[in-house]
Amino acid sequence: MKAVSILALLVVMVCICITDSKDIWKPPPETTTEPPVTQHQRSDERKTRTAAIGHGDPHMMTFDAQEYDFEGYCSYVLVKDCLKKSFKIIADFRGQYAPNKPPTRMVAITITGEGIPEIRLLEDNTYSIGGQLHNNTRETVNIHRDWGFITVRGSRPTVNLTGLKLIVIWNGGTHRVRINLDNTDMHGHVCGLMGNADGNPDNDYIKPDGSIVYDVNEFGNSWAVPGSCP
Ligand SMILES: [Ca+2]
Repeated sequence: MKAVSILALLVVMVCICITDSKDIWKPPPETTTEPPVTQHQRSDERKTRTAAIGHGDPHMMTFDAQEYDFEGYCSYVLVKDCLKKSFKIIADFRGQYAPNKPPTRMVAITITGEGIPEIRLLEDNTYSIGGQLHNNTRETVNIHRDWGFITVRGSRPTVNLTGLKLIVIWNGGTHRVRINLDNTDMHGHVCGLMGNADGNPDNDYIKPDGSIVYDVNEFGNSWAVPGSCP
C-alpha cells in the first residue's frame, strides 16, 4: 500500500514538472532592435586600452595587450610615430648573463620628437632635458615651448607630453616603463616593440619593413637601433 502511494506521488511530481516546463523562461525571438556587434566595433572597444608596459628582464606588454619576453642587449625602439615621425621612444637594454640574475633589463629611456629637446630617463631615476641633468626633484619641470612637463611621483619621473597626449612613467629601480598613448589619431600608426595600437593583439609583431613575424626574437632584434649593440 505504501509503495503504491509513493508511486502515485512520483506520477504527480512528473506531471507537475511537465506542466511547469511550459513556463520555463526562454529568450524571446530575435526582436531586439539593437544591431549585432560587429568585428569593427569590438576592435574599437579594445582601442580603449592605451597603455604599454615593459619591466624586469624584460617582460613586455604591447598597447594591444600582447605579452612576450625579449632579452636583447642593444637599444630598441619601444614606440614611434610611423606616419608623421613626430616622436620616438627608445629603451637601452643592458646586462650580461649571471646565475640567478636577470640577463638583461631596461636601464634608460630616451624620448625625442619634432621640436622637443631630447629627454633621457636614467636608471637612478634622474633625468635630463636637452642634456641638462635634473636630480630627483619633486618640482614640476616644464619642457621647452609648452611641449609638456615632467613630474616626479614617489621617485618615479613621469613625462607628460601634452601636445602628443603621451605619458611615460619610468622607474629605474624596477626597470619598468609604462607608456600611455591617449591620442586616438595615433592608434594604428605607431610601431616598435609596443606594437601598433590598432586594437588587434595578433598583428603586433611588425618589423620596420611592415612584415609580420611570429618569432619574438626576430621581431625584437628588428627594432634594434643601428650601432647600439655591444
Ligand atoms: Ca595590434
